[in-house]
Amino acid sequence: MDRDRLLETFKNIEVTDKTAVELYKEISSACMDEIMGESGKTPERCAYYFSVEYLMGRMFFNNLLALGVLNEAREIFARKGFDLNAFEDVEDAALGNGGLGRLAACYLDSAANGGYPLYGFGIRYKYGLFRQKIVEGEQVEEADDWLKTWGDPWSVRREDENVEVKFADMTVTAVPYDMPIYGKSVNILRLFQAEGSEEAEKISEYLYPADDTEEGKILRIRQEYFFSAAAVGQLVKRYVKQYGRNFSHFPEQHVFQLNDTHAVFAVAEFLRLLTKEYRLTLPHAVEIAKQTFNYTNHTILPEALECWDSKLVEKVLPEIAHILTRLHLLAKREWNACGYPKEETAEMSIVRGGKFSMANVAVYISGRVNGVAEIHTKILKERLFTAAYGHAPEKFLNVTNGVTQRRWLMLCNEELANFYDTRLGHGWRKNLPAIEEIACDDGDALAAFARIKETKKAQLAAYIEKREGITLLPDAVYIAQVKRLHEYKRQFMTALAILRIYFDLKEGKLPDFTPAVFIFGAKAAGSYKRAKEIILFLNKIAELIANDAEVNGKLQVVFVQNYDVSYAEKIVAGSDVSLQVSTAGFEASGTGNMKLMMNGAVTVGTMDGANIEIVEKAGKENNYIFGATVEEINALGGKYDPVKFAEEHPRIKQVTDTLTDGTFGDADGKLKDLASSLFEETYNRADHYYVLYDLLPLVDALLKVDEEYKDRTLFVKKQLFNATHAAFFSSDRAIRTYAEKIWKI
Ligand code: 26Q
Repeated sequence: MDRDRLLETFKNIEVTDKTAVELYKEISSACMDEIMGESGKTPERCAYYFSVEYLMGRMFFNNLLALGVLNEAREIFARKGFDLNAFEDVEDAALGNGGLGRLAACYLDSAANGGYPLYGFGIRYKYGLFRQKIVEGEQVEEADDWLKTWGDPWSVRREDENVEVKFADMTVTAVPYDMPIYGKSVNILRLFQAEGSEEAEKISEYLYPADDTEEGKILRIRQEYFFSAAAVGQLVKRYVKQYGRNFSHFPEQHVFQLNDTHAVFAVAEFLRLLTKEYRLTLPHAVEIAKQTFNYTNHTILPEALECWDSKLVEKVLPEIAHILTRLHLLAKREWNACGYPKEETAEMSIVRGGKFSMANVAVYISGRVNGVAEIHTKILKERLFTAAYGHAPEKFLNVTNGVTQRRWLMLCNEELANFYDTRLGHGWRKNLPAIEEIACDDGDALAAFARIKETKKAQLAAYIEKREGITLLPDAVYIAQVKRLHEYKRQFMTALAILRIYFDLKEGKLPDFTPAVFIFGAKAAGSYKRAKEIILFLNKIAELIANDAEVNGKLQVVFVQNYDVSYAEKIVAGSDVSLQVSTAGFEASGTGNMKLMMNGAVTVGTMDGANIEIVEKAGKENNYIFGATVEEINALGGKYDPVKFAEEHPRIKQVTDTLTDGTFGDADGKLKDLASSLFEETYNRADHYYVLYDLLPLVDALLKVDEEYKDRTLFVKKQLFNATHAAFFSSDRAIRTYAEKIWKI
């Protein structure tokens, strides 16, 4: 890469009479020329990441930072009278909905920066995750036409590499769009776009189309097969060109990583190709597959474990259904030959109750199966895949998630990055653990860090003012809960805790309360009714408090609209406190917790997911752990009765009563449904996620934060300790682990 040449090109770009969009395309394309000039031949052995989601966010600033020209570019264009911040209006590439998709993006970034050959495969959705507006407290979804205004200058259409993907009723062309990922090596994210008939093009139209109808389910199956088959087809074809039909070298050159089960059809397609096109026996093809595939699990929620009706798969993909059925029988024979008990083979079965268990396919075929935090991996071994673990313990390992410090520190918190530069030199930029050298009791460092936090809070406040038209309370502690909206993440519990604090304030029980601002950001899946009700409830509370002169100088709730990667960059840098309050055992890892920690937020959290490892690194004394542990929840068994529990705790009953007593009007029974979720057996038990059980401990933790925040030196020390002990949560570490322990690249 010729930096000087690129800067020269920037200097020669004429600014006058050009729109921001034109300039965006011109500058981006100059960068792309440099980047593409670097992308060389693919190495002998590569890892391939299969994911239905990639939450890349904005590529512009990230790529300029990677090219080492961000600051100069800002200056060059500023001198011409153009502020690069205009590109903060560029649409995010939101081809994903949460942690799993953002993890994929962080991993691509870290692999390129570490010089590991990791190539991503996925779908180029025409519309990304919906854009969210809040109207009268409720979520309204709009199509995310992300390509419309700014286009996609960071991808190259590669028609020369088109692949045909065959379904029972049609053939679809998979057109690759290659997005280079720039670092020590230049890797590629290849997203396939479906082209052909109108029906064919629907395949890459929407991310997670509603699957409550048969038609919706078929579309999902098509999507998953579409990109998996395109990727596998391409790689196998390229291999055969070089080696012919001797597949014994295939696993030496390829290692496949399945990002959850959404690409498990890649296994079936691989077996189909090897047996049908290249005439290997199934056992032989399975042997090759076993040396090639690996699987990362990201959730233990039963409703998120994919099972496809075998009849449905047969209808759309008869050969794939046939192969999966043969695989099922082959696995069964193998297990029977080993003399495994019936209950265990039933648990591990590929076909179960007329459905294909995609997780069981993945576990059976994968050389390595990993969870994404210590506690999660333990649960995989002991609860989810008990039998498989019992028979092949060596298959299972943990790789705790990580996030890229390039986006989540250097880009979003330049001030903190400069702080490290000043005190440590630039070495930490290539070696994050160096930030542990900062002395957290040094008065100068603490004062400097405190100023940075104030700056980032002011920037966040200004941004929220601009986007939401809401002025944040001055001199307040900023407490953020930003993540997908889900019952297990318990935004609902935080809402009830805020109401509890509201009543305490009204009753004069908290005379010394420091002003607190709660910032929520979350999207609810379109079909997830209860999640939408929780958004409504949060907004009702925000309104109640804002309109109450007795408390609105002390307490504030803001639900920001359209929370996305770019919004996250502002919120993680500008928050004091990170809320990570999932029911113990349910959050596989969490990665927002890491981003906030890296920027010096303290965690108010349960002993769940990566929170456990966070407090292990940053100290329990520097964070606020509360609530039931997995063991305590298990020990409760059937003994927990939320109705009785609320009766026994008037401080709980007072807040839950607001859901039904008209405090917030009727809201069409939506809040009543939330009350039902607590007190009636709407899933298999009342209060499935122990919201009431952990509510008062959460209130206590929040009040403790509020109290300790008053001693600013002490609090800032805790924050700095968290920031400087976040290196373990870098995706550079995670990728190194994958590369060494799984991929051998
Ligand atoms: C499954 C079946 C049918 C329809 C949809 C799905 C589905 C879709 C998306 C299931 C799961 C997802 C996404 C899961 C996800 O984002 N999981 C998060 O992954 C992060 C990265 O490992 C973890 O940090 C989070 O704890 C986990 O929730």
